[in-house]
Amino acid sequence: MAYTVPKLKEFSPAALEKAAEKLLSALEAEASAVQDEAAYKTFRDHWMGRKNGVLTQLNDLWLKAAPKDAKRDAGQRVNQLKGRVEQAIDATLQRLQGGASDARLAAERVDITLPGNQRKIGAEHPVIKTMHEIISVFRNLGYSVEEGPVIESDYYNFEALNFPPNHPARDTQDTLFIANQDAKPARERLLLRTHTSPVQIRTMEKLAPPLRIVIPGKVHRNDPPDASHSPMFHQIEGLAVDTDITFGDLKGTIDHAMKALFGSSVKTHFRPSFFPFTEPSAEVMVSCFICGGSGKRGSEPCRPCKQSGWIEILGCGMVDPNVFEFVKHNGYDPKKVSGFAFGMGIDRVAILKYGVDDIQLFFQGDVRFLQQFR
Ligand code: 2NL
Repeated sequence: MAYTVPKLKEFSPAALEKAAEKLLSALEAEASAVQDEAAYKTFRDHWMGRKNGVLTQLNDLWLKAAPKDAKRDAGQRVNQLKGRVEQAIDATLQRLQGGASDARLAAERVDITLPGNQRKIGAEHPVIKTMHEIISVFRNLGYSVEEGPVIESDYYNFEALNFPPNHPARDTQDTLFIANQDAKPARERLLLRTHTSPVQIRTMEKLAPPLRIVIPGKVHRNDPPDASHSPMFHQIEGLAVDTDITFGDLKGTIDHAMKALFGSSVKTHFRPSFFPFTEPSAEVMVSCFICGGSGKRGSEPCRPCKQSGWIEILGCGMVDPNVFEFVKHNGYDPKKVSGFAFGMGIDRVAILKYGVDDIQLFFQGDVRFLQQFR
């Protein structure tokens, strides 16, 4: 119940004192009941409102109504009460604002004794890690890195690489083609690149010799998945073109790279092979870095090299002049330049380096597998 100013029957100091006490206790009760801004405004207007507030009424009912001989006393009283009312209103406002900031501070308070949220840090995927290691070996020899599209045309993936028109790799048995392209001429048909070699052609179109590049990336083949095959895998290829590049340069470069990758004690062995885009071509065997070339681990047979003491790691050769013919217009005249090229499976290197027994594990995204490489 809001306080109302009574009319005074008498104006003796004792009567004024009693009336003032009642007013002050009402003031205190009303002030302490104020809990929000709306209530504060009502409270303030009730006591200080110009038209009909308590203070205005005190003027009319206690001061103006006082007989002459009580005017002085009544005036002092009313002034004193004005001061108390103003004080109470100020104090109430401060209490509200202080309370609001207390509440804010309480809400923002941080409990520094709570354990922190530990963000799990990922690890580089073993295939990507291996890729970076191989790249870094060739970067140190002055090679730069080039990349190109995973969706390629038949021209860049096969034709410019000297694949004959009816080579089995051009068949849907072996290669994943984009559907519904029968209306296009054969060389424009799109496919998922089966090796990174098309990027070598694209780079030779873009950059004149001399050239030293490596090309890492995803490649696809129409192979059913098993422990050693995946329809998607990773390859890295290298290409060096200059005047007077020889097979000796190829051997020295590959031997150095294998020692940098698998340890300085490995040996390399080149044996004749065939690729459509190199002539001559070779397969490179690296002495088994698991058993040291002995074929045995203690009394057990060495599995990675199948007891032979050698592991096949890459294919390479001297760039076939027929390949240079496709990029002759950019300075690759086979009468003036020669080059070597090589290619290896990154996933296979990772399998050997980390002793993984199933290529599928690389692509299943099982954190229990991946966590082992942190
Ligand atoms: C392998 C063999 C190889 C190449 C890739 C190449 C590229 C051009 C010209 C000549 Cl543009 N050669 N690349 C050469 C020999 C072998 O890869 O077994 N890869 C997994």
